[in-house]
Amino acid sequence: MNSAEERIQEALAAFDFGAPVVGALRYGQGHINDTFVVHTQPEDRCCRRFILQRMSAAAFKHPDELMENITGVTEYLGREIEKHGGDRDREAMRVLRPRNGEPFFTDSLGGAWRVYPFVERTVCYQSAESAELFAASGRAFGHFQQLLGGYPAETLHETIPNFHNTEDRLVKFKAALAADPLGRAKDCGPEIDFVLKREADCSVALDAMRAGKLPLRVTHNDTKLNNVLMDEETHEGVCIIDLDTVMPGLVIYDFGDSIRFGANHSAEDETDLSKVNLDVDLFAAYTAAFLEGAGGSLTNEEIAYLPWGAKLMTLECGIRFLTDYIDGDHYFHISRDGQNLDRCRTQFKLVADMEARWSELETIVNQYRI
Ligand code: ADP
Ligand code: GN1
Ligand code: MG
Repeated sequence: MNSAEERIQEALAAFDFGAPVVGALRYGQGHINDTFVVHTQPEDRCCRRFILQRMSAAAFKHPDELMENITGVTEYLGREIEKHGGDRDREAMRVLRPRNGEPFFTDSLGGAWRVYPFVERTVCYQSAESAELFAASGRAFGHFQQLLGGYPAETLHETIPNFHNTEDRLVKFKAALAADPLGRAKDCGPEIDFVLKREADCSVALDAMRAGKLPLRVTHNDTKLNNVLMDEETHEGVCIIDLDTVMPGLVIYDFGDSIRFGANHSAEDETDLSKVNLDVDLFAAYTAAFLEGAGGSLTNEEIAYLPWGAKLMTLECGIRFLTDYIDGDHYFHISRDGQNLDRCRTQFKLVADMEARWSELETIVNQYRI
């Protein structure tokens, strides 16, 4: 894929921002899309900002379906938020259509671009600086899940097929390993063994779903702390962003992915693994807040499987980083060699911590069963 910078002028010209554009800069720390903040200068007021994104062609094969999901979900959320007396423009994203009226713009090389108004007076955190902050993100994700409870799930496209199908992730990992296009498998023997020893784990959530123990709901599926914008003064969650993967899924995926990313004090690509440790107090704070946000809508069975959500999302993400490393880093953006292998190692360290402290995690979630 060409660099987004090559086509950004074309993309900027395709949208009517309501005022002259004064600049566009790379923005944020997402691993998937090319994200820019656009500054505009209206005559009568201070700068107005927008988020301009080129959607990842590696991740999303059908941007039209993706944007149909996002338009549907943001409009539905907007109506729900208004119904409950909330501030629609701050609490739900809005899609700004290009001049041609389509939901996104396709550049001359096929890149797909979209624009959202920037949600101001918010902060996007990359790590949980306190238990209160992490809990606030949990309340926001739990509430998001509840707000979408009535969304017609059958109308959603599967933007990435088998996204959290851990069995399928394992199959793809084995295929990458067999192909080993760059001869990198020899650098990651312990990580490969780590996965192969946990093959049976990859089926636990899917088996529970197939047995009717865990229901499909509309879920976010990418509940990292940096996918919720927090109010800069109150530090409560304001707006859930990154809706690319809103699809039918299991609630334990949303819980688990937040724990994976947030219930520790290190960066996802930390190279000193002694700094990478599961923080069980953060796990407890998030559990209480997520369940509060979800408004009592989880079944006992779903609550019982929450520790599995945490372990599986962490194991699966590690498998995905390792697969991409072996494949040649085509999916997750990297800024240095070996970064995806480092990311894989932090995930596996966290999985090992979860296994070592399993009974503590079970005790915490059991407090919430009726
Ligand atoms: P990716 O899929 O690459 O993670 P995101 O949609 O999460 O892309 O956007 C990347 C970053 O851009 C976010 O982590 C956040 O910092 C910022 N961002 C995205 N949308 C908005 C918005 N509407 N208002 C303010 N910041 C945003
Ligand atoms: C990606 O888009 P972003 O950076 O919020 C990825 C997630 C991974 C995460 C790991 C669409 O999230 O699934 O868990 O990186 N998103 C997609 O940090 O693949
Ligand atoms: Mg993101």
